[in-house]
Amino acid sequence: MKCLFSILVIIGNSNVLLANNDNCRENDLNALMVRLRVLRTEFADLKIKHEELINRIDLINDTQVVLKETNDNQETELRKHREEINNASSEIKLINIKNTKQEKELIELRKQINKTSSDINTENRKQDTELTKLRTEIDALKGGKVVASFTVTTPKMGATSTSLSFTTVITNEGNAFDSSTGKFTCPVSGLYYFSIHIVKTRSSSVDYAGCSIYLNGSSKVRAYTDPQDGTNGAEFGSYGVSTSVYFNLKVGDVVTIENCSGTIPGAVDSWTSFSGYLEKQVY
Ligand SMILES: [Ca+2]
Repeated sequence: MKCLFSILVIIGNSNVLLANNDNCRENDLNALMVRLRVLRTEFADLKIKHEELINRIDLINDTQVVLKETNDNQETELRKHREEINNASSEIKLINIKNTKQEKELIELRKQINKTSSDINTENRKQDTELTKLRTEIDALKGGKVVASFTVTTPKMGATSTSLSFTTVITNEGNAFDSSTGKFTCPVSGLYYFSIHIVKTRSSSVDYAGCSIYLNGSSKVRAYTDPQDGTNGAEFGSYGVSTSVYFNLKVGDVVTIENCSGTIPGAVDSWTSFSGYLEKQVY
């Protein structure tokens, strides 16, 4: 460039100009050659860098391909997992629905069980009451709890002037018979059996003997004997006579031996006896 400027400035001297031109051309050529070599070197460097870039681009492309495959695989796995999660969610929903239904059924079953248990308890209590009543009745029939049976003998006049009392008590289960007054007082309602056996005293002064079984002051049956084995109307021999009766009694009814004939107790022997018992209780 300096040579070209010189040419323009020193335009009047042709020899100098030619010489200058030759020198300039050579210098320029050398400079150009130098410049060319630099450019070649730079070009070679650029080419190397270009190849390196190409290689890097190829590597990046390869990496991208690998990454894309990996990404695709991961997306496939992800879709698979999402499907599995969706399926699991659907199953969980179905299980929840089923559980809710089963819980309702369970509650209903528990209600039924509780009701059944309550019914059973009520029925059990009812049956227990019935059983207790039946046991009471059975005990009564067996004579286990309610007992009213007695046999007394050796008569004497009682506290009252009319009822016969006894001094010997053989049995008096339940203590319904009062030996001091000669009164049997009904303890429970039911069917009762009574009997009396009269034995006339062996004496010529005793003409006859007899007594009646009374219910609440009213004569019901009578045992009586009036033998005729003597000439004077009074019999020496000893004679026995009996009678019996069933009474349906209520609680508090009174049974006595009354209206005895002859001189009491002289007319009846000590073997005279009176018995009674509860045959069947009535509820
Ligand atoms: Ca007589």
